[in-house]
Amino acid sequence: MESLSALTKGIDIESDPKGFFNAALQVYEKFMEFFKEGGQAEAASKAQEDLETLENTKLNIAVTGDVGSGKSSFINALRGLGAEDPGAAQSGVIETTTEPIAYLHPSYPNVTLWDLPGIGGMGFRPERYLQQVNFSRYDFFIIIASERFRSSHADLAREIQRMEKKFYFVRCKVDEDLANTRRARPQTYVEEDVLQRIRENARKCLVDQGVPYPQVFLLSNWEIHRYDFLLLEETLEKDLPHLQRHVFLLSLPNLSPEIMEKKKSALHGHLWKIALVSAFINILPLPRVSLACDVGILFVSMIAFYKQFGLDDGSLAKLARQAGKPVAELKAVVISPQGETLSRDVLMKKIVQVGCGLTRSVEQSFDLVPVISTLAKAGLSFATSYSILSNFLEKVAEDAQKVRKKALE
Ligand SMILES: Nc1nc2c(ncn2[C@@H]2O[C@H](COP(=O)(O)OP(=O)(O)OP(=O)(O)O)[C@@H](O)[C@H]2O)c(=O)[nH]1
Ligand SMILES: [Mg+2]
Repeated sequence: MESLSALTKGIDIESDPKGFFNAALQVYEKFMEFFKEGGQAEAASKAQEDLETLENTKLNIAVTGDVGSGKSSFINALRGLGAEDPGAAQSGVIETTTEPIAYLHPSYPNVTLWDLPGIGGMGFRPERYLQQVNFSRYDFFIIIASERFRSSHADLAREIQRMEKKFYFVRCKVDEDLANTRRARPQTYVEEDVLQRIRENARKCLVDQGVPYPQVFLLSNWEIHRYDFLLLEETLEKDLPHLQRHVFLLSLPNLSPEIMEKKKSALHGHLWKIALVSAFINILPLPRVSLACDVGILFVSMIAFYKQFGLDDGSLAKLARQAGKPVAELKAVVISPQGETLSRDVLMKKIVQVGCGLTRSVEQSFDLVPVISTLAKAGLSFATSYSILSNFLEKVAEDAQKVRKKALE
């Protein structure tokens, strides 16, 4: 069923209605083929279970490291917040974090970033520190340094490993290193060479202090999308179990076109489950084929796409503030239905339009007048929901790319 996304990707009902209905028809055919031996009710209930599990999947990320290294700023960057935004983790030049503080993700309360107290100092004991911060509740640790890697980083890493948890080294504030080097050696300055030297030096320090094969990522919290962020994201994606990977990816702000593309693909992979649940929830009591989708489920999913791509009013207002632009300027590039134009009534009309169109296509293609079997009704509902969701997701993802571009202008 995952392969369905290849059929509908990029086909728009407004600009290419013929292509859209052809794709929807193929979705219908795949559905009928897939369930010709039955089993659709079981598949729908399994899909519902999967969606619920996903909704309840939690991710707890511990951010630790030196005092003042940029832990709180990193947490804010991952939550898409600036230091002055409401709900941002406190950051600044004086020591601010003295006990673990949980920061729930603004759109994904299941993703919690934990701001841990700074490490190091005289008599730092990693074992006691990890007990104090309650290490078992975290899925992985990010150890942040902003200058040199020291023995306390290595001690902590080894202790985390002993506790059978994962850690990643992040070297923050590379913007400062680059600016300093440029100022000191303007004639010979080459950005990539400087970055490579910092990376190698950090790895060597850690290896010398007994951490084999350390992975080091260079970042700046002021430009979180640059330097090694994508590499860090890919590494986490590879290491995390499937569901947590999905949740982590969707929780990321729209940091780069690549991340947005990944979000879209991840969501596409789940559309068939939503469409299946939607098609089956009301299939029997509703008399009209084209109305047999559950509007509520589709509506809730569409609103969620909006949030996941940062197009809801709150996210747009925040982005406008950070970009120093009026929110209307960002909203002007959004073409997918938003606010009042995305209502249940509008969605219902869309379902009727697509459902009726599809029913006609099926009747013409298969000479079934009228389509009567329960399986065929479910297939029509499924193809209708799937095509609407897929079309909407494409538009939302496209809009999010445009909004990001506009904000960066
Ligand atoms: N240039 C630059 N400055 C940064 C970066 N990240 C954080 N800072 C600054 O570094 C200082 C400390 O940042 P915080 O995020 O408060 O660091 P912290 O590790 O949470 O500090 P404590 O909670 O006190 O241990 C602040 O003045 C930040 O503005 C960065 O990537 N680049
Ligand atoms: Mg802090």
